[in-house]
Order: sequence, then structure tokens, then C-alpha cells
Amino acid sequence: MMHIVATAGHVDHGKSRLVRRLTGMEPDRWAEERRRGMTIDLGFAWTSLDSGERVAFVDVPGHERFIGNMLAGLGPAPAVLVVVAADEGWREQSEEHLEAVNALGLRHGVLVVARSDLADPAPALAQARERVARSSLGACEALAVSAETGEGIDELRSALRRLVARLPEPDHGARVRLWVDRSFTIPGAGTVVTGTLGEGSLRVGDALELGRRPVRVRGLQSLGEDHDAVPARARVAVNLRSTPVDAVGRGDVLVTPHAWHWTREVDASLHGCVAADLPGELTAHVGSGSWTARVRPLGDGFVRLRLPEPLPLQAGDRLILRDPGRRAVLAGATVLDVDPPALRRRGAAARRAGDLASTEPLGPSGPRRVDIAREVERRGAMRPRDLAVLGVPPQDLLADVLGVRHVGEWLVSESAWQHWQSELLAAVHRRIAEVPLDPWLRLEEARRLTGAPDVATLTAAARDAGLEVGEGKVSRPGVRPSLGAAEPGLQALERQLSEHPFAAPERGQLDAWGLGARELAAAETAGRLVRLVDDIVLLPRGPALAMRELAALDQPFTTSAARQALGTTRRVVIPLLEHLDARGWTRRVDPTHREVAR
Ligand SMILES: Nc1nc2c(ncn2[C@@H]2O[C@H](COP(=O)(O)OP(=O)(O)O)[C@@H](O)[C@H]2O)c(=O)[nH]1
Ligand SMILES: [Mg+2]
Repeated sequence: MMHIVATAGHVDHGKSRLVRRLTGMEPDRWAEERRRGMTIDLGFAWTSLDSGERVAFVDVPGHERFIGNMLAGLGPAPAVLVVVAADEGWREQSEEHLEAVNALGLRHGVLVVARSDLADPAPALAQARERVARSSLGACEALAVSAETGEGIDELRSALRRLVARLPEPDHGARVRLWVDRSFTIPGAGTVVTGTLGEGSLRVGDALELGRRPVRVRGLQSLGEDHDAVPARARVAVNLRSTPVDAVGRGDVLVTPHAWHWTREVDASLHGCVAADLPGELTAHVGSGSWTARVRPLGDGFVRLRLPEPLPLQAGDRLILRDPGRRAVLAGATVLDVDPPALRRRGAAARRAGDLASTEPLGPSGPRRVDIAREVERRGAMRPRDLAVLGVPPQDLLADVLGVRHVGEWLVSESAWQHWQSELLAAVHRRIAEVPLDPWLRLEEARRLTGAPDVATLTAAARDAGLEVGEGKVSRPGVRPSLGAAEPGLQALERQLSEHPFAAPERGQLDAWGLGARELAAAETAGRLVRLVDDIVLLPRGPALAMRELAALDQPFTTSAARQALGTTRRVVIPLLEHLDARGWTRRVDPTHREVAR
């Protein structure tokens, strides 16, 4: 197993020298760093403990000017080595780095008083202990060492062994999110990015996204060795195919494709600050990067942060908020919602803060469990993949959750389901009352009215509510079109047709009876008329009566013979014969003759 530990502490307090002593490797990689005797960028070195476990150190700069680099190293690391010089004691960047540790909610660390050959370490130890105890590290192990004499180094190695044993196991199957802390080119191999892999695994050949562009893993290294696969946690160098080196840099992020919700807006809770004191614009450090974020206080220690570009964030992510003008860490923020609802109405912000407060308290740092019922409730319906990108692990996606129904490919909240059903019942009743001639509601219209995600899901809700669904329409079971006011007119038509079955009335007569196209269509749907074309109508038994007369004619017969036999007009007989042809009861033998089919 590999573990990652970042250093923290004031400049010149002995961090790099200590890492060198522990690993035998030089963490200050740049000529300028060695010339100036100062860490500027992140350094990397590693060692094996007696237990066989490996510890990779991310050595950070202590100088105030390089706080951005420091946070890039600290952000993705799960544990920290806080270093204080015995001869200097607690200083500004000791405090600043501890604030960052605290903002990130890091709980795993060791406090080391270094350079203890230069002064009695006891006062610095006591002072630092007292500070650290008030941070998220709490009462962590603390000891004095000298990189010069080697005093305390064995004890430190033991303390590191105990430290890494307490770190939670990473999930090797989790989606990948690698915050890039370095990028460079290797002649012949192309672009390489490095980072701390906190969860999941990487394999050669993996398709990933860098930012939002697809990339492919061409090669992997961890601690200087090639690998086909690297499981978390690890320091990893990823050689990317067809990625120009200037397309990638610190703060970029390499992720499992389609597995993350990319967001510009998050709701977060604050630590160590009240929202009212925050400037409207500040620097937010996330992972290995930093962005200018706009802050909207929601009230009660909650804020909405707006980022300049979408980032793959999840609930539980920790951000460090700094004032771009003043250096100091202003607050830590914990992401609570990566897909926050729009705040439109008056008082919405305060209500939102109340909602967020009820999602507290937070567990320890790390991805936060997404409350499936709550997420589905807020949106009414979600697909499993919508939940997965919010960070719900695959095994939880299909679990039964109180208040959530599985309907086809959707998860639907019980209250949305009931809401759709009551909206639907009301709309169906309205339709029956308002359009009695056509008392069926189109499903697509019903879907829009209810806000259900699709017609299939709404159909399930309609059936569950006892409604009848068919041919893209929904209504009460057994509902028939009602002629209502047109009933007397229809009865007059029926009387005329039962006396003269083929004397289909003309439009003027139909109008006089109040029978428009819609009424005729409704009467036809109700099975009381047959429409030959448009407004030429017979009783349903008319075609069969016609067949009786036509069968008695000499076969084949002409249209005019048929007209005379039926005692009607060409206006009626032509569509009637075509109707009979279509039913297969008569057929044409030549352009002027038909016969009754046998
Ligand atoms: N005497 C002594 N000097 C040390 C010790 N550790 C570091 N130093 C010196 O302190 C200075 C700063 O150390 P460095 O590791 O670069 O500090 P960093 O800025 O915290 O990384 C260097 O001159 C080191 O040689 C130690 O244990 N004993
Ligand atoms: Mg250094």
C-alpha cells in the first residue's frame, strides 16, 4: 500500500531536509530551489516503512509567496506532517498552513518539531501542540527530531506507521478524479501529468477526460516505476496520448468520463467564518487549483459559490477560501450540493440555508453520502445516472429507498408521483367536461401539465391512478364521447337514415341539426354513425343494407345501376362503393364495373 503525506510549516523550518532524511531523496527538484535553499514548487520523495508500506511525501513550500503551490500539494493529500523548528517556534506560515489543514478538515497528521539539535524542542513542542489541538488534526502524535543528528527519526517512522494505519481504505472501484499538480513533456512519450490518486484505479489504455476533453492513458508510472495499473492511493504520473502539454496544467483534472457532475455553482457550509464577513469575490482553492469565485451568502454560515468554469465536484469536497488581497485563509467550505436549485423568490436564500442546515451535521471529511430520497424529492424524478454523477455509489443506485419508487428507468419521489396523479385526474375531468365530444387527454399534453419526465412514466402513474391509457391518450375508463347539445340533431339524423338508409343529408341539413365535423366524429367514435367521407354519413348498418341490394343486381354492375338500386345520388353512391371496396365486400372488375365479392 502507498500513502500520501503532505508537509506543512513555516519556511526554513526543516521540512525539505526532513523529507530528504526520511527518504534519501531530494525533494527540491529545481536548480533555483537548490541555489536559493528554498522550496518554491511541490517536491516529491518516498520511502518504505518497516511494515512494507510506502509513504510518498508531497513537500510544500513554506514561503508565504508560494501559498498557492502549497495548497495545490496539500489539497488532495489525506494526511499531513506539520513541521515546526525548535529554534523558531510557531510562526506566520505555521499558522497559515494549519488554517489550511483545518479548512480542508484533515484529521490525520503528525506534529514534528524539527531542528531540535539547535534548541530545546520542549517550548516549541508545547506551543505547537496547543495550536494543532484546536484544528481538525486534534490531539495528534507529536515528537521532536533532528535531521542533522538523526535523533527522533526512528520514532517518526513509527509514528508514520501508526498514522497510515489509521487512514481509511480507499475504494479502488470508485470513479477517478486526479487533480493535476504537475505537467511536463518527456521526449518521445509526450505529455505527462502527475497527481495524487485518492480513489479509484488507473490503467494503461483507460479512456478519461481531461477537463472535458477525451484523452487516453498511454503509460503509467508510480514512484518512478512503470505500471499497467495503479490503484489508489498513489502518487501517479500519467502519460497521455495526443494531448499537447500546453493544454494542461496545475488545477486541471483528469476524470472518469461521464461520471461526474460538472458544476459552476455549489452550495457550501463555512467553517471558521461568518458569511457576512466574506468579500463578494474571493479565491477558492479546490484540489490542486484555485479559481476566483463569487460568493452569495445564504445566511447562517452557508454560501452559494459561483466558479468561473465548471468543475467536477461532489458533496463533501473541501474548499479553502482566501481573500485575494489579504493573504489569510478566510474560511474552509464544505460542498453540500453541486446542483443547487435556483433562488428566485424573496427569502429563497434564507430558506435554502435552512434546508442546508438540515442536511448537517457533516461526517468526517471525504465524499459525503448523498441522500437519495432527498435528491429525488427535490427533482421529482431522477435517473440512476443522474444520482451517480452526484456521487452515489453504483451499489446504492438500485436499493429500495423509503419514499422513492422505481418506475422504468426513473426513480420517482412518492410526492411527485401523487402530485402527477392528482394533476392528471383534475386534467382528465376538465377534458371530459370541456370537450365531451372528445373526452381524451393527449398524453404528451398531460406530461407537460404534470411535469413528469416522459410519457412512459406518466402512463404508469395514470394506470396506477385507475385511469385508462391507449393510443397516446388518457381518460376515465369506459368514457364515451357525449353529444350533449347535439343529441336531438343526431336523433333526427338517425330517424331520417332509418327511413331512407342511403339518403345522407347535405351539409346545410346537418348544420341545421347542429352537427358539425366534431359532432359527426364523436357520433362515429360512439358507434352511432359511419362516415364515408367528410360529412357523408350513414347508420352503422347502412353498408350491410347496401350489400343486400347490390347482391341482387346482375354481376358485374355499373355505378349508375348501383345508384338506381339504392335510390340515391352520385354524391353518396361513389363514396359508398369505395367504402365497400375498402372493406373487401365489392371489387372493381374494370374502370366502369364492379362485382360483389364472394
Ligand atoms: N541543524 C539543523 N539544521 C536543519 C535541520 N533541518 C533543517 N535544517 C536546516 O534548516 C534550513 C532550512 O531547511 P529546509 O529543509 O530547507 O526548510 P524548509 O523551508 O522547511 O523546507 C536548511 O539550512 C537546513 O539545512 C536540523 O534538523 N538540524
Ligand atoms: Mg522546503
